[in-house]
Order: sequence, then C-alpha cells, then structure tokens
Amino acid sequence: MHIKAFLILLATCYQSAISLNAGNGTQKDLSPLLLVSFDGFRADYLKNYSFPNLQKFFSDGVHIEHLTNVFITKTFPNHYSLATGLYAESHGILASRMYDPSTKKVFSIQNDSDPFWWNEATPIWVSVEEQGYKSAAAMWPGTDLMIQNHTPTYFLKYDYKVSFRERLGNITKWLTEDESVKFATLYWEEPDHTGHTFGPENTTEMRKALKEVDENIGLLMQQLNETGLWGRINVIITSDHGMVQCSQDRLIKLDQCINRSSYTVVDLTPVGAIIPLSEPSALYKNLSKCHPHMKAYLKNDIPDKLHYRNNERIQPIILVADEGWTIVQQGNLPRLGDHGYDNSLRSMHPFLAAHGPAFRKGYRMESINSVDLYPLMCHILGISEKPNNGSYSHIRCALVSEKCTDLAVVVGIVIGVFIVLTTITFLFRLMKNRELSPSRPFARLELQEDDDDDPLLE
Ligand SMILES: *[C@@H]1O[C@H](CO)[C@@H](O)[C@H](O)[C@H]1NC(C)=O
Ligand SMILES: *[C@@H]1O[C@H](CO)[C@@H](O)[C@H](O)[C@H]1NC(C)=O
Ligand SMILES: *[C@@H]1O[C@H](CO)[C@@H](O)[C@H](O)[C@H]1NC(C)=O
Ligand SMILES: *[C@@H]1O[C@H](CO)[C@@H](O)[C@H](O)[C@H]1NC(C)=O
Ligand SMILES: CC(=O)N[C@H]1CO[C@H](CO)[C@@H](O)[C@@H]1O
Ligand SMILES: [Zn+2]
Repeated sequence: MHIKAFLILLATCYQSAISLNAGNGTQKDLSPLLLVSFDGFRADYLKNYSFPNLQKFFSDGVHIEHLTNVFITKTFPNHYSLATGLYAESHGILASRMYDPSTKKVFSIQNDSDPFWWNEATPIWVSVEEQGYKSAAAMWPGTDLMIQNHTPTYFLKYDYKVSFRERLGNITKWLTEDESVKFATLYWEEPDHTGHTFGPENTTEMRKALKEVDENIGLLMQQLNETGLWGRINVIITSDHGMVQCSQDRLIKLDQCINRSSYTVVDLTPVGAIIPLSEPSALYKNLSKCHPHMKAYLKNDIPDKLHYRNNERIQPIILVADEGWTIVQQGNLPRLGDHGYDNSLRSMHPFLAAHGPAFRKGYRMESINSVDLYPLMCHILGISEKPNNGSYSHIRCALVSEKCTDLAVVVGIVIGVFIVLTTITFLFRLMKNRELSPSRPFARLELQEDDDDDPLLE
C-alpha cells in the first residue's frame, strides 16, 4: 500500500515536471510545428482529383475532411482566424478591403502593413516569440509586418513571384540552422489562383493546378526528409477556404436598384460593404428587394451565426450574395470562380491534414471548426492560449497523447455486448423452460429422488 502511494506521488511529480518544462522557452527537444496553407483548396477536391503525395502524407497521420471556416470566407480573414482562433469580428481583419470610420484609414491586401489593422489580436507566431522561442514565416498573411511590436524572427516579404521551392527552401534552412525555431509557416497561392481564373468546374485546368499542388506537397515531404526533419517535425497542411463557379448569367447589378450618388462601396462581392451617404433606411429598403439571390442586412440585424457584427469596421449595410452569384455595380463578371460566401456552405470549406510525432496515424475526422486549430497548435507547442473562439476538445482526439476511443467502436462494443447478453438471456430462458416445463409435474418427485441420493443424508 505504501509502495503504491509512493509510486503515485512519483508519477505526479514527474508529470508536473514535464508540464513545467513544456512551457519553457529553452526546451530543446520540443518538436517544431510547420503550418502550411494552399490557398483555396476546397475540401472535395480530395474526392474528385488524385493526390498521391497528400494521400501518403495523411495515410500516416490525420485527415479532417472539412473545416467550417469563418465568415467572410476570404483569404485574409481566414488566415488570421487560423492563426488566432478568433472570428473575424474579434480579430479585426474583416475583409480584403476595409475602411475604418474613426481614423478614416483604408486597408487593402496590397496595402496591409499598418499594424493598426492587426493589433486587435495576437497571432500564434507572436505568442511563440513572446514565450522565448523563435518563429519563421514564408508569406503567410500578416507575417511580414509588425503585430504588437513583433515580426517572426525570420520571414520573407510578400512577393507572389517567389516560387514554392524557394519559400520551402528558406523555411527548411531556418528550421535546421536554428534549433530554437519552434513554429514555421508557409503559404502558397494555388489552387486559389487557378480557381478564380478558370472556375472550379473547369476540370482540365483544375487537374493541372492540383497536380502541381500535389507535387509541391511531395517536394515538401522530400525536403523535410533530406534535412532530417521528417518524422520529428509536426506538419499541418490546410487551407483558408473553398471555391465556387460563377457565371455571367448570375450577376446582381446594383445600378438597377440604387443610385451611385447615394452610397460608397468599401467592398463588393460576394459580400458587399456599403456606407449610405444619407438616411440608411431608404437605401436599405431598395437593396433588400433588389435581387432574390442577394440579402441585405442593416449592421444590427446581421445573423448571430455569422459572428460578423461587433466591430467598428463592419459597415452600416452588408450585402450577401447566394452561392455562385456575383454582385457588381454594372458590367461584366470579374472572376469565373469565387469565395467569400456564407461559411455554412460546403463549397466554402477547406480540409486539413497533419503528420508528425504529436498526431495519431491513419486517423480520420469528419469536421472541426477552423478556429479549433489555434488551441491545438498552442497545446502542441506548450504555450498558453489567448482568449479565442476555438475549442481544444473538438480536435484533441487527433493527438496521440489523448486517450480517445472512436465513437463508432464504442457504439459497436455497446451494441455487441447488448446482443450477446440478450442472446444468452434468451437461450438461458429457453433451456430453463425446456428442462422445467415437461418435468414440472414430477418436480417434487425429482427433488425427493435428489434428496434420497444426497450422500449426507445416508
Ligand atoms: C495605405 O494605407 C494607409 C493607411 O493604413 C494610408 O495612409 C496610405 O495612404 C495607403 N497607401 C496607399 C499607397 O494606398
Ligand atoms: C531564401 O533562399 C534563397 C535561395 O533559395 C536565398 O537567395 C535568399 O537569400 C533566402 N532569403 C532569406 C531571407 O534568407
Ligand atoms: C477550361 O479553360 C481552358 C482555357 O481557358 C478552355 O480552353 C477550356 O475550354 C475550358 N474548359 C471548360 C470545360 O470550361
Ligand atoms: C470570441 O472570443 C473572444 C475572445 O475571447 C470573445 O470576446 C468573443 O465574445 C467570442 N465570440 C463569441 C461569439 O463567443
Ligand atoms: C528550468 C528552466 O529551464 N528554466 C528556464 C526557463 O526559461 C528561462 C528563459 O525564458 C530561463 O531563464 C530558465 O532558466
Ligand atoms: Zn481567392
């Protein structure tokens, strides 16, 4: 008994020593974490095209079929949600084009470097730096500018002309040359670019683009292998949003409903951000009956489920086009494929795959919320979470360190046990009935015979 108590005490001390160590920036053997995004990788591309390298990657790791991402389903808001675990209204990067009414500042993805836009949240690379580790980044949105007075220790200035191979080369160099780099992130523009240009229903062009994406994943695995990182690094491959086909006959033309002199456009499609220049109610009334495939909301009436209301930078009127519809003022279709629509649409969802010592092998999950990734990454790195909208419990079963039993297995076992018990009970009753029923009249007699046979009575 004493020995048992001693062992329990020993185990407790050992465990707390581990958890103390995990939070310390000097921990040498903590596995680094690499987060990779292939922009606009719709979840179901995985079902409809071939990805030999990606398949190999998650056959030995984790595959989460689709991520419910955040509204609006655009690149910058969603990359910042992956890095902060926050909805757009809480991290402040609300769209590709923003206007701040109190400072009159304007944000666009070409002019994004003012920390003002980003400082409402703390992305994971900043927490990593504050914890005493180093981080490295190759063009993940927001990593080439100051956020709360930090950039990653190593980063590349955004330049779409830099090849995937070069971005990857820089990342693996930083990871191997400096052991205190514990978090790295890598961004690539495809298949988003091809999806916009040709539309996701152009299977010829998509097949070409997705083949290249898979080759890049192959290159990633190969380089990590050659540098000795493969197997001891945790790698997450994911994306920000999906893509849907647009067309010239699914246009919503604002000029047919409202006068250009009555409003300013901050952002247009598929989510419009409109500032009325006079009384909003008349403008709102015209917009709300403008087109059956477009919804108009006054800021206060934006549905809760979108988590897109509580921020100064959300404009007084928001327009949301239905899946595949495009809002223009007048004129032609700007893009054959687009995203940004309601985040409950399957076509807007990306996927996630993970591989490394922290992850289970050959594990599949149906879905998580994209904001759940942030608490998972904090857990893997042993750094403390900032307040966020994600939930570690949704995704913890992807980790080897968690004791989880597959729900299907549990249900299977329960049903199995139930069937066995029922069968046994049934058989038992049947046998009992067979033995007892015909012999009932003689039961007394048998008992007497038994009594006679009892050696103790002799
Ligand atoms: C970029 O945005 C800032 C405000 O955030 C603004 O002052 C500046 O004029 C903009 N630059 C360009 C080239 O638009
Ligand atoms: C990234 O790698 C290239 C070589 O592929 C090198 O020329 C460049 O200097 C590296 N950039 C940084 C910032 O280290
Ligand atoms: C796909 O795009 C190519 C290049 O624009 C074009 O030639 C081809 O007709 C398109 N295919 C479909 C099915 O739209
Ligand atoms: C999201 O998280 C932030 C930070 O904790 C919190 O302020 C906000 O209320 C949360 N949003 C929702 C909808 O719970
Ligand atoms: C026990 C231990 O390793 N403590 C270290 C934790 O990290 C700080 C610097 O961040 C060191 O000063 C401690 O020695
Ligand atoms: Zn895009």
